Amino acid sequence: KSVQGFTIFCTGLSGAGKSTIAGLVCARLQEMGGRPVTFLDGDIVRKNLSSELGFSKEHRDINVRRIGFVASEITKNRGIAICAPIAPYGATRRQIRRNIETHGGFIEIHVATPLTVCEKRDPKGLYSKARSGLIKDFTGIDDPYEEPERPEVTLDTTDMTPEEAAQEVLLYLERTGYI
Ligand code: GGZ
Repeated sequence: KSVQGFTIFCTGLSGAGKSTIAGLVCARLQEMGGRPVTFLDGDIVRKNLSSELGFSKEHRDINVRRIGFVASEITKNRGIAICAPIAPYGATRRQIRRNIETHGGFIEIHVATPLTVCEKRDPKGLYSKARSGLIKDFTGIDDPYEEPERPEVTLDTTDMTPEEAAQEVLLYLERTGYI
């Protein structure tokens, strides 16, 4: 019997650490070899797959469903997909989970770094722009983020290095027999 594919789906606020953690997990899985690993980073998807979309609820849902579709195809073919969009809406995340679980594993990682910490980091200055009204509908400021109810892993990166956070994801995958 050959191994099943799976999707690692990181969700959380801008600046929470999703891309950094997902990138490290991706590199470690690639080093282990054996199966193809595809990283669908939020930024990269926005540029290449969803360049016409903005940040309304409708557009975010279209964006996140596209990511979910690509991840489900990869999972179906027994690959590993790693996604890192904000994915603020619970119903949309649940739809994606339901679909992907018919083909393989779905591991939801809630990167639960609090807004105050994300805003203090503000790596791209976007929170500051959102606070001053230069950017509207910014997640956590004037747009919603619905917290996952039953994520497989929750990571608060306030007092944790990205390496430690990535290690927790890898340990989960080992414990549950995915790797
Ligand atoms: C949230 C925004 C917004 C608004 C631009 N709200 O930290 P970043 O910069 O690099 O990542 C964020 C990214 C969010 O895109 P996603 O595709 O992950 O979002 S969603 O899942 O909701 O479709 C942020 C930047 O785009 N950005 N405007 N208004 N983040």
